[in-house]
Order: sequence, then structure tokens, then C-alpha cells
Amino acid sequence: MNISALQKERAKYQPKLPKSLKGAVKVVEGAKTESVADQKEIAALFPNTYGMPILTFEEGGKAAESAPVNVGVILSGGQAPGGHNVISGIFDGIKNIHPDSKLFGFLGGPGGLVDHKYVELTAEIVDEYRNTGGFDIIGSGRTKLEDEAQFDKGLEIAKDLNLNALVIIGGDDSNTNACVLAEYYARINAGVQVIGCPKTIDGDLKNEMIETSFGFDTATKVYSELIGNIQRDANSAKKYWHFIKLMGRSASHIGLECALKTQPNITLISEEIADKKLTLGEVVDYMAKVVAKRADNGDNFGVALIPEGLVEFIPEMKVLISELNDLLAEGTDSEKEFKMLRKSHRNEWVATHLTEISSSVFRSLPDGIATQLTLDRDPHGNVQVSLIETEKLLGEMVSTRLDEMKANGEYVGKFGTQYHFFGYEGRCAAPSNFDADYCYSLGYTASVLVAAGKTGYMSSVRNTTAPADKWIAGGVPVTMMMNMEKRHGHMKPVIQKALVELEGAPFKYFVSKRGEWAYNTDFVYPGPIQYFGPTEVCDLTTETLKFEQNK
Ligand code: FBP
Repeated sequence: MNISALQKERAKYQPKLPKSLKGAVKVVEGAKTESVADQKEIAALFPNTYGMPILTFEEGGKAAESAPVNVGVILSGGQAPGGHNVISGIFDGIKNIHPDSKLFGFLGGPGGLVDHKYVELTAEIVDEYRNTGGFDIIGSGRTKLEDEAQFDKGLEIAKDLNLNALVIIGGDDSNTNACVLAEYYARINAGVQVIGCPKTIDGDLKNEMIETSFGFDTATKVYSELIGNIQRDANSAKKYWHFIKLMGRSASHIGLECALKTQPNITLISEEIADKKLTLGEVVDYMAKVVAKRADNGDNFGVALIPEGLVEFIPEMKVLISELNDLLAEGTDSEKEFKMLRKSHRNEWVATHLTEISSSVFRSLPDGIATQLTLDRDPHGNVQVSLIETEKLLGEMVSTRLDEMKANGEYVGKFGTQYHFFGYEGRCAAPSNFDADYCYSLGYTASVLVAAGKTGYMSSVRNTTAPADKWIAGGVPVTMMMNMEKRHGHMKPVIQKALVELEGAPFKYFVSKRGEWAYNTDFVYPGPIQYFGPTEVCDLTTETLKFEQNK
């Protein structure tokens, strides 16, 4: 294979491990745990895996004589930088337990387990992927492991391969399902353990024991580099407002982290907009005022960051989307009628079939956006919010608002826009040192949990703003992170999604600064991720973590 010069050098990087994982490991049991909410319901649903203690690894103990262990690994959901290092961490960990241990990778995500598609991950294969981005070593997928029939199919192949454990690398939903699987295998005495690893660039799988999900660090560094470059261009040409949509399905962690790194003029935080119940018009007003005030200073340029999931957090848009989901639900009479119409008549037809309020919201949207809301639906019939060009929606609405302000003598200036969406370009970047080290440690931790016979645990590596050898590795029972939520009309046990906390230190700092950043040009240019060089630039953690840990 032809590989780049960087890849060649980077392959030699030896990820840093917490001290406790460098030799024989002592597994220390902490206090019994409770779920974050709905304790009674969760305990009843997970009788075999509820209430287990937190585990912390310490140096020492005697290196015990161990038998080989066989592990199956699955990558689930969207790519996140560092996935390959979780796999190399598991590989090295189980080989350290016994050289005859084996690692099998299920292909194309959880579906590979059900369809019995796998590959044995040999040293030769794993070595080729160390410290690289992407999930291409075995591929990923979004099949949900939910029913017992799938679990039973999975057990067949686990038995054929003589697996001791499955490690599922995924986000909140995949780890929820991993926990259900762990409980099921424990209930039927299947003899197969299940361990989870916290992945997602979105940064919304975190809590007291999981400080961050892997990939968030690298992805936000890539986006911040690009935002910084655009800010420099904006400040050089002084003629464009750049509206940048940032990936992150629901939570605005990515937007907040990038704002803390780059200090743009506007950053919208969906959670705040929902909390203040701001209308789309109010959001547009806020943006237009910043544009106008900068224009007063002669600055007809700027940068605005817009989180991908924004529209679902704006109350009237949320209602509109839910009405559209019902109106255009597949197989309904209304959907059939809609499809029979000429394209040019569809938006008008939709507007007349909504409630009065939603109809007026729908009519206020630029035509192209209104059409996007009626077209792109996922297999469950929901509008695919990531496909809505929110950046254009806001740019066009701000432009209209500025025209009104100009007519009223409230704005003198020029408003030229450029639109961007940063998403996929950050998901498979070569992991930063932080993600390379963190992921390798998560994988290694998973191997220790397997050797200790644990199931229903998530790999946990904490104290991550300290140097890696001071990180605290261990395991957290997944049931501890669960609560009951309504999904598709039914109450289900799920891992609580972490949204941006409006009382949290990262957001509070942002609020204290955003006024200055709006009107001054205080741009910061972080530059590209550094893989070689002084630790001050190579081993940086996220601003979010620094604020959260008060560092
Ligand atoms: P995960 O939650 O599975 O990690 O995926 C996150 C994500 O990258 C979101 O930020 C984005 O909205 C979504 O995946 C895009 O999904 P797809 O890869 O299917 O287009």
C-alpha cells in the first residue's frame, strides 16, 4: 500500500498509557452504583447487571497466569478519529494477557455480528492501522442491535469463534444496546461478556465517569483549524460573512468548543435557544444586529458558527417538523396525495395542511429550505435535519432582515455571504495525540475488563487533563448512566445524552466573552493539529475539558 510520509512516521508513535496499565494491574472495586434516574425501573430491567461497583485499576498485584482470551470487536455508528487505536489497544492488551489470545473484527458494524461477517485481526493488519484515522480496518454501520433474535445470531458466531467477550465501540445508543446485550447474555448464561467504549465526535456521551467521548478532540481541532483559516481570509478580504454549519447531530458541544478555540463573531448554541424559547425570528434578529453593529465600525465581514441540530431546538420549528413528519409519514393518504402533486404546487399544498402557526412558519422560510423540509426523510419517516442547509436558511433570513433595517435607516453596510458545512472532513482525521493516547488506553482498559471477567461495563479513562501516566483507568457499569426516555412512543432505558450545560463553566465563559468577540475582531487561529514537537502544542486537550476540570 502507498502511504503518506506522515502516515509512515506516525505509525511509529507509541501511544501513552496510564501508569496503572503499564504492568500488572490490580482491579479495585468501589462503591455499588445506582442509575442516574429511574432507579427502580432500570434495576428491574437489568437484574443481572444493575448496581455493579465502579472499578479502578491500580498498579501492582501479581501478574497472574492467564489463559488466552478471544475477543470480538465492533465499530458502531459514525466514524470518529481514534477508533483504530481502540482496536490496537485491545489487541496489545489481550496479547499481553496471553500471546495466543485472538481478536476478531466484525465487518460493517453491528450487522457483521448478526450476519457472521468477520475477519481475524492479526498483528500485520493491526500494525497497518495504528494511529490512523477512519474506521476502515473493519468498517462501521448503523444497524441497531435490539432484539433477541439478533442477540441469538450473534451468540452463534461468538460460540463458533470461542469468544470470551465482545467490545462494542459506539455512541450513546450503541452503548445502550451493548448494555441490553450484556444483560441478555448474563441472563441466559451465554458465557460472553460485553464491554462498551465511548465514541462520537459529537461529544454528547459524557458524564461524571466518562469525561469525553473519543474523536471529539481531533474533530474539533480540525474544524477549528478550518474556522481559523476562514477567519483570516475574512479579515484579509473584509467583504464576506461566513456562515459555517458544524456537525453534531443534536448537542452543540462541537460549536462551543470551536468557539472557545477560535473566538468567532457569532456562535449559536442550540441548548440556550431552546432554554430561552427563542423564535427563528429572534435568532435572525440577534444575528442581524451583530452584522449591523460591525458594519457601523466599517467591518462588513465576520464568521458565524451554527450547530447542525439547531432547527430542532427552535420551538416553532420543532412543532413544524413534527407536523410535517405526521403529514408526510410514509404510506399515509396525505403522503400519497402530496406525491401526486406537481413539484411546484407541493409547498403551497403543505402550507394549507398545517396548523395555522406552523403554516405561517413554513411560509416564512426561504423556498429551498421549505422544500428540503418536505423531501429528505430517513427510513423512520423523520426529516433528516443534517441535510437541512441551516446556514443558508439563516443567511437568507438575515439578509432579508438587513434589507428591512436598511429601509428603516438602521443599517448601512454590505452583506455578502459564503456558506460552509464542516462535518465529514473532521471524522476520519489522523487522531491527535490526545485521541491516539486516549483511544489506545480505552482499548487496553477494555482488555483488562475482559480478563477480569466483567460484563456490562464501559471502559473509562479519567483525569484526562493531567499527563497520560496520571490518567485513571477502570470500568463504569453502563446501567449507572441510564434513565427512562420515550422513544418511538414507548418508555425505554437509554444512556442519558449530555447536552451543553448552561450552568457549566465552558458555556459561562463563552457567554462572558461573546459580546467582545462579536464586535471586536478577536479571532484566534489555532492552526493544524501537531503530531511532532513540544508537548504544549502536541498534547493539548480540549477547552471544554479544561473548563470543566477547572484547569
Ligand atoms: P455517531 O453519533 O454515531 O457518532 O455519529 C455522529 C455523526 O457524525 C453526527 O454528528 C452526524 O449528524 C451523523 O453522524 C451523520 O451521520 P451519517 O454518517 O450517517 O451521515
